[in-house]
Amino acid sequence: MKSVRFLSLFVLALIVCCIAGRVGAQPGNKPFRAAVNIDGMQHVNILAGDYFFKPSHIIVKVNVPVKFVVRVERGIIPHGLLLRAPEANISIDEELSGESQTFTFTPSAPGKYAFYCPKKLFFLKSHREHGMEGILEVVE
Ligand SMILES: [Cu+2]
Repeated sequence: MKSVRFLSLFVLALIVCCIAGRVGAQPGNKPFRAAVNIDGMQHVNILAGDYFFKPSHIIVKVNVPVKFVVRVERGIIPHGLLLRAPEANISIDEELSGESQTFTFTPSAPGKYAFYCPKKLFFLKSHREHGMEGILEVVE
């Protein structure tokens, strides 16, 4: 009898953990692999907000042009996008506005490159420290 009770508690705990795990997982954090569009570019739509980029893990092919279309959620906190990887011929450092902004580049070297919001208010934590960052993974 005791073992049955223990087993049912164990199963209940397992179910609770599964549900909690699923709720906690953000769909935007799944790696996004860009497909090559009919125009020959790898299109990536990015949503930025307080304090995130979605998707935050982007996978693109090397030596194929990339088109980032970045949109910012409505809000009062200003954001930016910084992606500096001279070794891969990528350089973005722009303020983000409410309208969609397009950035195009052709990554020339495989690797993992961080992108983030460089904003920081006085002594407060930077937006990057709040989690507003991501990885651009360039693959062969
Ligand atoms: Cu920001």
